[in-house]
Amino acid sequence: MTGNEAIARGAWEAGVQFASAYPGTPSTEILENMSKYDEVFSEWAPNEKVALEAAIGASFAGGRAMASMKHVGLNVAADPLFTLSYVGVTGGLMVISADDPGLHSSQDEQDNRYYAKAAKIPMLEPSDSQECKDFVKAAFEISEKYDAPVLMRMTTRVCHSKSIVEMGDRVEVPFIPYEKKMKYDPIPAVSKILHRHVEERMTALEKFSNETELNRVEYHDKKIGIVTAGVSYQYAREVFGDNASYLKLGFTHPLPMDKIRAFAKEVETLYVIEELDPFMEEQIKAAGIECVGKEKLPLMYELNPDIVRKELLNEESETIEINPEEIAKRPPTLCAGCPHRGFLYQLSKEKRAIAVSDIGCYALSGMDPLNCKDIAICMGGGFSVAHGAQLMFDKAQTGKKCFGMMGDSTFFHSGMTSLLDAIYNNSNVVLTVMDNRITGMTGHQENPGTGYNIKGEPANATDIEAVVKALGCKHVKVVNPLKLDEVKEAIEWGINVEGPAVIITRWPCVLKKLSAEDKAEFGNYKATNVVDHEKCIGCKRCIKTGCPALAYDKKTKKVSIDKGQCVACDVCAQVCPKGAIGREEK
Ligand SMILES: Cc1ncc(C[n+]2csc(CCOP(=O)(O)OP(=O)(O)O)c2C)c(N)n1
Ligand code: SF4
Ligand code: SF4
Repeated sequence: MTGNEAIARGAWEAGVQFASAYPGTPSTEILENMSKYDEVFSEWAPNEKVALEAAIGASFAGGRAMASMKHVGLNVAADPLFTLSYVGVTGGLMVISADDPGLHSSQDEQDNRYYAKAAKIPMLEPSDSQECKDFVKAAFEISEKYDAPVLMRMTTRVCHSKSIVEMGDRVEVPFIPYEKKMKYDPIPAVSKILHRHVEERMTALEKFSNETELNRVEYHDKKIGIVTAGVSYQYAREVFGDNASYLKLGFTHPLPMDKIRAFAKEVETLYVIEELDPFMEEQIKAAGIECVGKEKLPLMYELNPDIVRKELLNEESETIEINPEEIAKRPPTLCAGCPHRGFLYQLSKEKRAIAVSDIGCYALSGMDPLNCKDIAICMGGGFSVAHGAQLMFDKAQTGKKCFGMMGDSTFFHSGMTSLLDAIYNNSNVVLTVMDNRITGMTGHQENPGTGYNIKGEPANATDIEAVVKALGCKHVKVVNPLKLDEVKEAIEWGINVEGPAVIITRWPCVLKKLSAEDKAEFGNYKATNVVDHEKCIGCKRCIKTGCPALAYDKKTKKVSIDKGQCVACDVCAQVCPKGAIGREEK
């Protein structure tokens, strides 16, 4: 099982009743796997804050509950998390943060272990899939015993690596009957008392941390002792084998300082091996225990056995030489036939435009050949950042026009309030909702606009155009992004509108498994295009659309289309000055 599958399995076995999430790599498959278990209410939420809040409700009503998210998602959910730490739980509650050291698919590599410290809640860090499953069960017990939400901190390697897992049966945990309690209403006078409980809980949790087998000592050679957790334990084990002793931590907040001190006394040199920040090292040093960590190991990116070996043993692993010139550069790109391409292509031609992107597939447009996106910061920021920038551009009389760009999923996530900011403050921006009828970048999760839930059952579908109008936007246009003339006209229209204008591009993601409603509205992709080499003059204008199905042959000076990828979206055909691109005749 992958770590994510094991988390879902462990939660099912632990009698979880409710699981909510917003997708985000590397956490997405946790809920996708959870949804296969009929006993559990599994739901996609519009965003991580909502997911956690729904889980809090389920916990207060007496069921075991969980919310999972990627690391940046916990920033969104941080508000309820901190107060939840004071209020505590009824049914056990687990919050899963899947961090992404190495930024495989994220905009930053923040170290979310600090959330456990800042919110004063217990934290677990599994090292493999078996631990993922076992730690989930432990998490619910700890949560209920100590009246606290538990943070399960995962990383990409733990989420996605596979290892053997021993399965168990589901244990139905009876609902804890709801009783009205003072703690559920954390007004200041109540929270003052609750804060005292939090501090007392921390003392009790530290005692637990020192006693639990989740933090275990493995004595071998005692010249080197290693304190480690999560996937770093695997790397340390691979490099040092039995030539070192280990204090393998599974429960990493609060740290078992007595156990660490006792372990440190037994070994000659103490290393702390952890990815990203010196979370454990700083605390160990602050407790007066000598250790070596970030003096040698990097503060950035993922660790791996080679790095650990090189930095701590000064041994290089054998490598083969590769000539970088021989490796084709393959930056992430929009798929062939991506519905975002038409809009991005046209916007890239508009010299007055500053493209303020959100986080989604359209954010892949920053590099050549599209070279459209100028700015991006976080989910939901596409519209509000555009608004702030527009104010400055207008005041400085630059003549620039900000175009916010965000997808349907992002619009529901936090884009609606971002749009409201622009409407309320009568911004001069053009805001584009790039509605491809699915949450594309994370692998096609349903969202509140698609009309289906995580189990593929029909759900209420929210109409983006109606929402935009209901929020008070007076200028709204819906266009087919594959029709370049329509898009060009809409861009020009947006530039000339006084006040906020919204363009909605509506066409399904080319990889989407179309629903019956999609087929009725958009038809189905059935054709491919070809280039007539008699007509092609090798001007490469079509190549500027960035479609990976197009290839230019330097020898023949002609463009060809890869039939395996092309879906005949016709974007390239519309930019060809010679009409050389058309349907393949069958
Ligand atoms: C706060 C936060 N949560 C989740 C993610 C992960 N994420 C990146 S892109 C994306 C989906 C974007 O979907 P949509 O806006 O519909 O655009 P599409 O990819 O379909 O074009 C998600 C969920 C993130 N980057 N930040
Ligand atoms: S997954 Fe869909 S939205 Fe994303 S680049 Fe591919 S076609 Fe475009
Ligand atoms: S028609 Fe052109 S742009 Fe569209 S998928 Fe085919 S090659 Fe790509």
